[in-house]
Amino acid sequence: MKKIVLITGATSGIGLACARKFAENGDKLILTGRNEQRLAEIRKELAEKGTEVLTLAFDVRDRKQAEKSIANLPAEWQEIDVLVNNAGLALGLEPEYKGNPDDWETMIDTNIKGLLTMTRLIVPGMVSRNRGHIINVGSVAGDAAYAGGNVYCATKSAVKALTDGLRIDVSDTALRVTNLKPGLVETNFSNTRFHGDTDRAANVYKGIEPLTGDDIADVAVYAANAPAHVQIAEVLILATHQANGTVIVRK
Ligand code: 8X3
Repeated sequence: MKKIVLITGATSGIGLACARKFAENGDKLILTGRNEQRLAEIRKELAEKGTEVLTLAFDVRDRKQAEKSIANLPAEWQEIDVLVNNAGLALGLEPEYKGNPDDWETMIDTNIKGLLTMTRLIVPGMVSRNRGHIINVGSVAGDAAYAGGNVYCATKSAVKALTDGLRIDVSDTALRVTNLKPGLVETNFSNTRFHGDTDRAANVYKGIEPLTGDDIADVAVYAANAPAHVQIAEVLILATHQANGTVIVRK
C-alpha cells in the first residue's frame, strides 16, 4: 500500500536520500526543509518519476510555523503513515568549556526541540488511526561522547531517550518507533559542523570509505516496510572500518 511519508530536513544528506528511496518504494512524500527553492527542485525531480510530492518550507525550530504547516495540510495528505525526524546538525568540535553557545542553541533547538515538535504534531493522528511509524535519525554520537562532540553527542543521546520513551508510550498501539544511528556518513554534515571549512570537513572522511545517505535511507525503507509485527527498534550503522564513535581505522 502507498504510504504517506513525511521527511524533515529533506533538502540534503540523509533526508534527501530518504526522499529518493521512499519515492522509489512507491510512496507519497511530504518533504520539509528551510530552503523553498531546493524543495521545489526536488519535488520536480521526483514528480518526473511519478512520485506525488507535497513540500512544506519551514524551520523545525519555529514551532508556530511548524504547527501552521501541519494544521493546513490538504485533507488527502493528513493521514501520515511514516514520520522521518531527520532534520539535525552538528556545529563545532570545540571543548565543551570553549564552545559557542549560539551553536549549542541551534543544535538543541533543531535536534531535540524540532524533533519533539514534529512528534507532538503528527503522532496523535497516528495513535487515533492506530497506524504509523516514527523513524528518528539519531547517531553513534548518542552512544558515547567523543572529543569535542559534547553538545552534539548530548542531543543525539536525547534522541535515543526520546525514541525509547515514545516507543514505551505507544506500545499499546500498532505504532512502531525506530532509532537509526549512523556513524560516518559523507554528506554536508562536516561542512556544516566546521562552518564551511571544506578542507577540515574532507579530513573527517580521509582514509576510510564512509557511508552514504543512501546506505541509511535503505535501512529506513526496510524498517518502514517490515511486517506489521516487526518493530526495528534501533539500528547502529557504521562504516566497515569504524568500530564506534571513536575507533576509526584509516588507511
Ligand atoms: C554523525 C556521526 O560520528 O560524526 O552523527 O558524530 S559522528
